[in-house]
Amino acid sequence: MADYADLMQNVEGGKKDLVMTQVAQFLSEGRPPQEVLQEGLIAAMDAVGAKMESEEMFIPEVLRAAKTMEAGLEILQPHLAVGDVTVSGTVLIGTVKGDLHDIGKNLVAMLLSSAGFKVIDLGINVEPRSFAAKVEETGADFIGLSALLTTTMPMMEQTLEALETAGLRGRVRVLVGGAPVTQAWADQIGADGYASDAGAAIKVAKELGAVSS
Ligand code: B1M
Repeated sequence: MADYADLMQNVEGGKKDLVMTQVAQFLSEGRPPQEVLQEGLIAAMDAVGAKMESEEMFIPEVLRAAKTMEAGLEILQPHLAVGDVTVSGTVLIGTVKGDLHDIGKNLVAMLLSSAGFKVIDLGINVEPRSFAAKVEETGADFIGLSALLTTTMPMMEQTLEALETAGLRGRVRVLVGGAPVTQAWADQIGADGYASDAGAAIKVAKELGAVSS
């Protein structure tokens, strides 16, 4: 059984170079990339979250840990590729207005892209009407909304309303996710799909299919 305690500690401590080396080393030892992701990098961010809550870690340290995790993700990315390379549809993805968390959203974007979707990443703090305007502009098949704060979850509903107002709701499938988001929330706001993690996001997007297909 792999021991990821050291990797987790280095993510928490913001030791970027060490984390990149360790991730590469785990991969060269033949450890499964998904295991390195879940038990190393994501577990480290969960530990950081707990320390943030108990005020053992503060924003600058959390940010440093987040950047370190992203450096580890870069090494993992080519190994996380899933499935075919056929374009399965265009996905507009973004973190909703008021929310600056993007690691999970980036991971979802990365895996969707490696699963054959064309991904247009709108970044963080995305206004509901910007999602709608981009659907109009790009003809996207899916919208992926990420929220990490309970206070920004209502922006998902507002984004759906903006699509409705623009007469675009019937043209796109809307997929929601992020730590506080649940299937019940997705049902309540009328989203088409919910995914608890990046792997599930691909499965759900493929199941939903493009509206036009
Ligand atoms: Co923030 N933060 N943060 N933070 N932060 C959380 C989310 C929190 C749970 C920490 C805590 O208190 N325990 C808490 C939220 C509480 C709540 O509302 N429920 C919190 C808070 C309170 C805040 C601030 C308000 C703190 C403050 O200022 N007082 C503030 C808000 C800023 C803002 O957004 N307006 C804030 C700021 C920050 C930083 C900027 C310092 C930094 C973000 C840096 C960045 O993202 N570039 C940060 C971080 C790093 C975290 C924690 C520690 C880690 C998040 C993370 O990256 N996880 C987080 C604690 C935690 O989550 N354990 C916390 C790893 C990532 C891979 O997982 O994002 O969950 P996650 O993504 C998963 C799934 O959720 C899912 O798939 C991903 C991978 O499998 N998923 C989707 C995500 N999006 C999806 C979309 C989909 C499908 C699945 O479809 C489209």
